[in-house]
Amino acid sequence: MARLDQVITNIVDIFLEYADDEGKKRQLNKEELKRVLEQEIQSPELKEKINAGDIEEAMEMLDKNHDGEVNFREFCRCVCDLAKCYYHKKTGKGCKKGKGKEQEGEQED
Ligand SMILES: [Ca+2]
Ligand SMILES: [Ca+2]
Repeated sequence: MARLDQVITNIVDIFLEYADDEGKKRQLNKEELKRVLEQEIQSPELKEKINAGDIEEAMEMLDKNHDGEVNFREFCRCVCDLAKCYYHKKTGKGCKKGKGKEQEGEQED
């Protein structure tokens, strides 16, 4: 498989694997969200962006329609935000944390 093929199928497969685990199918509840963040994100800079240790905050950040669960659309947004975060790190612009309330315009090295 080409790299983007892998990325796309991975996003879908990972979401379904965790979302269908318990509770509602195709929705991540807090426990499922915690698991997916803990197990599928290892890079420290991405971990610091979405903190599985404070699952209330992570859920609040991701649950855009406020139904208490993370659906596929919300999950995609999360992955996309993390990609942007990594992009900004890589291009030297720093990473806006959480809702961007702090370290706006922070420059690294
Ligand atoms: Ca579920
Ligand atoms: Ca939701």
